[in-house]
Amino acid sequence: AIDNDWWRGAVIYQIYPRSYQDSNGDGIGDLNGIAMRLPHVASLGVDAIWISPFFASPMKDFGYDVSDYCDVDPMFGTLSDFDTLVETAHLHGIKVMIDLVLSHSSDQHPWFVESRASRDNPKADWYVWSDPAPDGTPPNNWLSIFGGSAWQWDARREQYYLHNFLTSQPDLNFHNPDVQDALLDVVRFWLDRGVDGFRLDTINFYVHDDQLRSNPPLPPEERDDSIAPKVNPYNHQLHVYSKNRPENIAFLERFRALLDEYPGKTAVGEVGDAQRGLEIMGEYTAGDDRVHMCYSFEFLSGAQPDAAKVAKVMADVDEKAPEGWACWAYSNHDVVRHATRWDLPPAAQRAFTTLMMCLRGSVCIYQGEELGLPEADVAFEDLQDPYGIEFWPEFKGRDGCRTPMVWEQSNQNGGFTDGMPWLPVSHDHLNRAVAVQEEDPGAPLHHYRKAIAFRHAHPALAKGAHDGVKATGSVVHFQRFDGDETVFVAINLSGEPAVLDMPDGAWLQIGQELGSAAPGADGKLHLGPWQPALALKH
Ligand code: ISL
Ligand code: CA
Repeated sequence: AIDNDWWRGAVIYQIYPRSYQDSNGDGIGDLNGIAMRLPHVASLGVDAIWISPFFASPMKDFGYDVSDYCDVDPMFGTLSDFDTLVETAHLHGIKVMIDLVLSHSSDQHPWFVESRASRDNPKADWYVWSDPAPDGTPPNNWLSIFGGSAWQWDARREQYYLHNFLTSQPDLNFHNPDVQDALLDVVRFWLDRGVDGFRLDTINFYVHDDQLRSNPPLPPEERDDSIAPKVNPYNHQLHVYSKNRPENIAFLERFRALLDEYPGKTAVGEVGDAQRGLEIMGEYTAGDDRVHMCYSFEFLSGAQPDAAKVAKVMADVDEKAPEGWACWAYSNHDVVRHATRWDLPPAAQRAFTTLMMCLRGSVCIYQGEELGLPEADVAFEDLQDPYGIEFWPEFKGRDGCRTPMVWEQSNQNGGFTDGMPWLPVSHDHLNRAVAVQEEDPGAPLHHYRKAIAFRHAHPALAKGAHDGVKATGSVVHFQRFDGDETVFVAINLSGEPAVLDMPDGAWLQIGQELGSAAPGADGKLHLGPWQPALALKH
């Protein structure tokens, strides 16, 4: 029987295909490389993989600029390699989620090539075109995430087109029903090929305000300058017109109706919005006719979360997305790896991993996270990411989290490739390679396996409700419930010891393999630095 609910509480392993495993010596990871490494993925015990884009692309944004949604880029392999990968993953009990970038295409996509050719061709209205303001400047104040105006002048049409990211990523016009139909055909194409779900890139950017009203400024007291590069004024606007439009919901409902024709499929929508992310999650995951989950940025930016921050995020989700289901991540292909971003000693890394596997919501872990990899140092001359090249040195871009996965220490390319890797393998990573950690029972790899297995052993943790989420000093604690099972979770998110009362009732200590503390003779929990306490009600 198909488990339609498998996504609820799932552990999803994100693979950045360029950097996972190269199978043919060209220095770039590929689909056959992923297939070779599935035993490693399976050994983690994850439920699914999410593969970052592998579609035909000029690679200006390394695949997030798609020129053919229904084909594999030759760099990554072929459609038949993809089919083999899905089949092999399924044999390992791993679901496959793919990353659809529907908000914008590449400027090399035939749709855009046609659209820009004239103002009256059949695809003239497939992208967002506008006449200039009377003084020739862009039609409004919308900004690109990657810097500057979101509008690019096109000399042939003598009009501007909208791009929320690179100029080579023109924004598709979701107000045009033909565009929606064409994108839903893409979704159907991959469902028919047997994928289990989708990570939907930038879903809150799909629809723009059709009156092209300028965004208002964000009130200064709401600004958080730690979030984006200071050189980017993007986060000083309130994005109520360029993105986050209520019209997005109608498209999500069409998408979901299609998805529901195929049992057991899921979708996690990426909602990048520093100011209103959780409210938008609430809208997009309400009911059961939009997306199943929203991918949250709460732990992807900003300072190391303390107990109070974790408790607040959980309370905010309950309040702002009461019907919703979050998908948490600490690291991904866009942000500084959390081991470095939060400057975590090994015990702290373990505490955050344990916490993640106890949170209500699904979780994504990013390749190399299971090895505790720090951010790699990438020299300016090796930089590949256009975002980093634009803002260096204030913002060094995203290459430091995209360097190749390390499999073996003995090989200078970490076993990633026999050729010249597209980004240098970090030498600091080699002594953390998979083969090294396999031999070391104290290594992060084993902690990830144990924490994932612990989550899977307790349905309350994976699928249950939560209650009483609180911070007491440095300890975040809560209970999780599913059917007859109640699990108590307390985690000391600090390098200092802490004391906490056990909740009322009879509890059985569990999670010893994760270092879980038992109550002392005084009935209280005496937690060491970064120590959890995990208990089952009986
Ligand atoms: O909007 C944001 C913050 O307010 C950003 O975090 C935004 O959500 C994020 O940059 C979107 O990233 C995704 O789409 C990009 C691509 O470059 C990234 O790799 C991808 O993860 C454009 O497709
Ligand atoms: Ca290759």
